[in-house]
Amino acid sequence: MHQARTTCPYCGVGCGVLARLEGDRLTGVDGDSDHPANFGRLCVKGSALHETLGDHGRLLRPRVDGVEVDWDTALDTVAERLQATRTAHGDQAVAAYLSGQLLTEDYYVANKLFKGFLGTPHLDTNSRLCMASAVAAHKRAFGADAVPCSYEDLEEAELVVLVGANLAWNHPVLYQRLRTAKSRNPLMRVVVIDPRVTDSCEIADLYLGVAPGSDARLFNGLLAWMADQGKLDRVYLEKHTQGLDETLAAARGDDTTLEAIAADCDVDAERLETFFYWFASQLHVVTLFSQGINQSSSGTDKANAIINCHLAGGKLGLPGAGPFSITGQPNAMGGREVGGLANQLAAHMDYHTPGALDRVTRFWTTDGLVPTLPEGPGHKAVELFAAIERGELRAVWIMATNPAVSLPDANRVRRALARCPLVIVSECVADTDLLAYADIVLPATGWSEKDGTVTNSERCISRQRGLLPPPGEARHDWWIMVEVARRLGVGEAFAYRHPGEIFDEHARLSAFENAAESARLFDISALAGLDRAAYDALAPIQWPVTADAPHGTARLFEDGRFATPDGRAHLVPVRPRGPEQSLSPARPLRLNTGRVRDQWHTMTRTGRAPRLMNHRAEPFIEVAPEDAAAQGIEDQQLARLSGAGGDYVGRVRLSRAQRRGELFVPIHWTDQFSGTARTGALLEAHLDPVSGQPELKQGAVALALLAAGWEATLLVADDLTLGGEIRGDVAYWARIPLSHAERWQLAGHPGDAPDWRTWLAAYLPTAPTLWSEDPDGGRWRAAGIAEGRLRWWLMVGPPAELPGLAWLTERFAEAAGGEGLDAGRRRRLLAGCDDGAGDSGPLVCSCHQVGQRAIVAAIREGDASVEALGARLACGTQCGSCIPELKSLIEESAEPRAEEEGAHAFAKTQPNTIDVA
Ligand SMILES: Nc1nc2c(c(=O)[nH]1)N[C@H]1C(S)=C(S)[C@@H](COP(=O)(O)OP(=O)(O)OC[C@H]3O[C@@H](n4cnc5c(=O)[nH]c(N)nc54)[C@H](O)[C@@H]3O)O[C@H]1N2
Ligand SMILES: Nc1nc2c(c(=O)[nH]1)N[C@H]1C(S)=C(S)[C@@H](COP(=O)(O)OP(=O)(O)OC[C@H]3O[C@@H](n4cnc5c(=O)[nH]c(N)nc54)[C@H](O)[C@@H]3O)O[C@H]1N2
Ligand code: SF4
Ligand SMILES: [Mo]
Repeated sequence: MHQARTTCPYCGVGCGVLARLEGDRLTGVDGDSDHPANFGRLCVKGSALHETLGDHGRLLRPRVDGVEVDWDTALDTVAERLQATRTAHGDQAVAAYLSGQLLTEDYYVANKLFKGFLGTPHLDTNSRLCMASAVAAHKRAFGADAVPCSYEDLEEAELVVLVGANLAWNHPVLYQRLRTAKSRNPLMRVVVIDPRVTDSCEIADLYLGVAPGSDARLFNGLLAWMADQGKLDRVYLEKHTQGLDETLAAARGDDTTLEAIAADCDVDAERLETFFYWFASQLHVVTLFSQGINQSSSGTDKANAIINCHLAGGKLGLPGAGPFSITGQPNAMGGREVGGLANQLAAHMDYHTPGALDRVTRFWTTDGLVPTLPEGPGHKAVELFAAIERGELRAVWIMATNPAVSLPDANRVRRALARCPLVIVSECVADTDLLAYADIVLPATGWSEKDGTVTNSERCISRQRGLLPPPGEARHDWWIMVEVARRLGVGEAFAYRHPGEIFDEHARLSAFENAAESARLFDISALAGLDRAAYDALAPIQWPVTADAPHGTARLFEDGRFATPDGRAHLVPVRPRGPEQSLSPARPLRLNTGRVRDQWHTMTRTGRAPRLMNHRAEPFIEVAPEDAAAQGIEDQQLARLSGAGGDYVGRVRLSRAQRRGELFVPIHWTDQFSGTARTGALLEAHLDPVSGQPELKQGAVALALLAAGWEATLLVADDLTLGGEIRGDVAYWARIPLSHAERWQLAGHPGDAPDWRTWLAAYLPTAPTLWSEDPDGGRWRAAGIAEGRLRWWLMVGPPAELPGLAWLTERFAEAAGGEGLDAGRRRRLLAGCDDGAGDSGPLVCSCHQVGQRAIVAAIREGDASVEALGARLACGTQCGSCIPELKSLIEESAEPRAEEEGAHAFAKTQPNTIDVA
């Protein structure tokens, strides 16, 4: 066994991972204690990485028009069809749609190939759905897309404001760092601004449950308040900024009394004043923002409204201070660095940057082969698919993202893809919703197989290392593109043999003609010329990395000089605007969409690890009890959401954490995991006019009970395939992998009362061996045993009656006892639990597999603190992500158990506010 260093492929925290390797297998992971992002910590997703690997479910061979082919055929076909499209319809009929989950080297090659040598500007990425508003705001304010802060700034701040960021779930290791820092510095304050009470509120001193989309009004109000209270940093403003007067005038365009701002944001005026006072009176403030700000039709303005307040108070370029846009994907930043957005050219140069087109053309010219760069920007993500729908774009190559799920108005995107004459998809996994639309499917290597670099939220470049052999015939994304380039006759410009050579070229371009007078901030010149060994050994380092800063740069703008032509930061006037998706009697509820703790996006990887599936096992709808009651819906019932472009079906979770009139749904479920549970289908495509980022957080939907004839849970051994078309036959299904079985949660159409023996015979290869029924209550239990093994298990009845399933799933792994089962064994199998084993209930701690019932029992026996629970059950002692949930269980168990779970005690009494500690 040996260990190797690499980087986690999930969130933008970018944690260092120590992988344990035994031969050709990766058997476990630990946090890398030397990595500056995590110092040894990992969250639950990171620590389950090894459970998501293996050939099972992977794409192993290229396919053309549904037929498996060898690589030569696949690559020849890609090249021929792309060339044919260009010949018939012009270079600009070709597009690429990429992802912040590609490595920088893949990304660099894609950008150079499409913009440089295929001559099309239409290359955009899923970062458009993610970071585009922050990028645009940075450029407007600082003159460059640069995140000023470091993670250390969060720890050194006296006030940390989390706006539209559920750090506890989505950047868990950073959250743990903040939590630890707060426990060491009792004067540190944390404010959470989010329409929902999230787990991040666990460490909040003040919570502002703002009306969705009201953030610009809030921060404009703060700016005006700072001015009125004499809290502006006049010296900083004078020396280092411009635009204060216009910006302040815009902020004063609305009534700036506290009462008026509080009313518009729907928060308590006193609490608002407390926040304003804290912000204005502290120098060391970090405002960390994410998708609650970016994913808006006015996201760029919202981000600038935040940055304005920092500039106005001089709270920037200092330890523990600055606006901090936290990135989502592992390499969202790397993509921005290579120019992987339709409005960028390359290496932090835009089309309109003076001299940039000529500079990049000269840099990319190889052996007399001159690139044919497009003259101006291309279509941004949503527009790109609209152009496909219109038939203007006739070929698209999609890599490492799933637009059939993650774009707004996703059903329309599907129709566009179905009409597109050429869809090429590079993907690791065999079953994604997108692959149904692909003409050419290219199997790509994934994490632990591929080599390259990623840049995290604090500009830190880290190596991901290829540790395992590729499965089947999977190939590296950069290699696939290089081979296509060769076939298109431009191979000289892509003569890379190893990602290290691509990185070297990328580093050289960052330095190329990067002179002082027109300096580009993105400069990693000191990383050019690394040999293979040095590249392989590259330690994490924050850009810029130059001769002056050979060890990297922790913080930007410390000297008050910005990347604008006049060196000054710009305050940007902002006029607040509401959401574009309007509520109406037909769609009266505000739809909020986002992430859950244990899943990653479309679940192609996290959906393979059973322990990550237990925290939220089904698609759900979080709703305030009053809104559910208005529709006659009770907790745990199934409900349907209807949006402009489609529907969503999920299980209702009543929650006091949710404001009235608003719903929260997770983004993770696809057609692979449930029948109708894609949030993208519910949302209309409305874009921020500056960044092109879609409004993904403020949809408009109707909620109604899903009438069901029956509900059932079916467990089937994981080597058993269900017969028939069960997905089409039921009103609702959701599929979940367990350790040795698959769980199907099912609901029948209204009025549908099947004869269960016939029903079972239609889908299952073996007849029931065990059977029990309660004819009055419509409850049934049955199980099938074949060749001495448990093959399936059925419970007809509401899932609330389910046992915890841990004991039962273990039974699928062992000999069940066959024909001669004694009565006790039969009863236990049907019950789904062992009398003595105690059923631990729904999972709370994924790391140590500790369930809710076990935790509540321990609390009732006196272990009513996180520490005591950890000592007894080990829950919360590894990654710490479940600590907020443990705390709320402790709070809830102290009072009569409320019927709704998950909301914190304070939220129950005051949904909009919590007491100042
Ligand atoms: N577990 C997990 N972690 C992840 C990911 C994942 O899939 N799973 N994905 C990664 C990626 S790519 C990204 S981009 C990040 C995203 O990280 P976050 O931005 O933290 O994630 P979200 O859950 O999308 O949204 C954050 C919060 O915005 C709030 N919000 C909604 N509307 C508003 C509003 O109008 N104003 C304010 N102030 N808040 C609002 C939501 O209620 C939600 O709590 O997470 C990364 N980390
Ligand atoms: N309603 C709503 N929609 C959203 C959001 C939201 O908050 N609400 N958030 C948006 C945001 S911030 C994001 S980032 C997107 C994410 O949405 P997507 O990017 O569509 O989701 P992923 O599941 O991450 O897709 C990545 C795909 O690439 C594959 N893959 C992984 N590694 C590699 C690789 O190395 N090479 C190749 N070729 N393939 C690979 C994976 O198997 C997976 O299928 O969703 C966006 N959509
Ligand atoms: S916080 Fe978790 S998901 Fe994010 S990089 Fe670290 S281990 Fe990976
Ligand atoms: Mo993202």
